[in-house]
Amino acid sequence: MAFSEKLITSLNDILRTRRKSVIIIHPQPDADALGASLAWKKFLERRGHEATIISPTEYTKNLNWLPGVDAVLVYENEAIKAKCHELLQNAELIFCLDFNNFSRLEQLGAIVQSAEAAKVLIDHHQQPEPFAQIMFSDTSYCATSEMLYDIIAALHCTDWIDEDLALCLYTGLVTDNGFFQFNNTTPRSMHIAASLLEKGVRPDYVSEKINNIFRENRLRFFGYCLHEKLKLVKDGKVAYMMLSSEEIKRFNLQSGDSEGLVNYPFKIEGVVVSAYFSEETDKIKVSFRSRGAVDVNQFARKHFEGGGHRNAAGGKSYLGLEKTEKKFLDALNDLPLYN
Ligand SMILES: [Mn+2]
Repeated sequence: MAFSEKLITSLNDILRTRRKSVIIIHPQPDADALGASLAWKKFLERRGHEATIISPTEYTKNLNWLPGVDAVLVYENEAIKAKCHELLQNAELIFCLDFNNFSRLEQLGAIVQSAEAAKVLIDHHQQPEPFAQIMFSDTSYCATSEMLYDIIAALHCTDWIDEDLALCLYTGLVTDNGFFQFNNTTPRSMHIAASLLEKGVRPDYVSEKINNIFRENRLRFFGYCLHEKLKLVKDGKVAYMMLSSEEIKRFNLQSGDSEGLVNYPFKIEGVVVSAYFSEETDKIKVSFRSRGAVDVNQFARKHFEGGGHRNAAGGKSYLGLEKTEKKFLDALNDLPLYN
């Protein structure tokens, strides 16, 4: 078993005595946060609990097909803030899924923190804050959704996983491991995915819903960037694109439309760093991606007021496009490009 007997027993015990639950996820929830929370809500309801999901901010419309997602309360929506506060105050149990520190929640963090309910953390990110009475924290899982499957299995309840619940878990699992492409894909994640397919999930359906949802102008924007804007430097190891606000406006983009673009340059053999700069009204936003040991987290921290993970980080610049480009090219001399 992946979790200690003691941990599972304490979860079981607390589930037996406390029936009013709130599930909290991180802002801008991705498919793992949403999938895991929807699955856990279904599971809790099946056990006779009241369970409500609160998301600090709106989720992307692209995920509005996940079963049950309509019931998610969006805290940033002023009209329901009071209701969220009341639910948190009256909750006996608060589950924190797919994040591990309250600062991630911004204003909602203090409210969750001060709520009297017992807190249960279920998460796969590094360096958890030790705020929860019961902590399921394990970075070997590719997704919180993968972890939840194992928790449900440890509770001997896999029979309760119906097709909808399986669809939520599967979607979270495959989006966090890039449809089994990233190095967090393990034999276990494949076994769990297989079990979820046995519950009736159709992998082609999930793939279509996640991967093939561009509007025409978004794909044409990607085409434009790759054809006109992509530059390669450092013997082809570093790729970058810089987009002015005028260009972004021309393609009539919506928020989230440039997501994923920064990964395309890795299709070129030998690229180990990719950067995407987009000009906004007050600043330039930067996304960095890297391969292997190349650390863009440190790079973004040092030069672009940002940070993130070793292979995926963000940052910003207030210098204007031309100077930002020069700063980036200079800073690259500081970045070891071994791989
Ligand atoms: Mn996740």
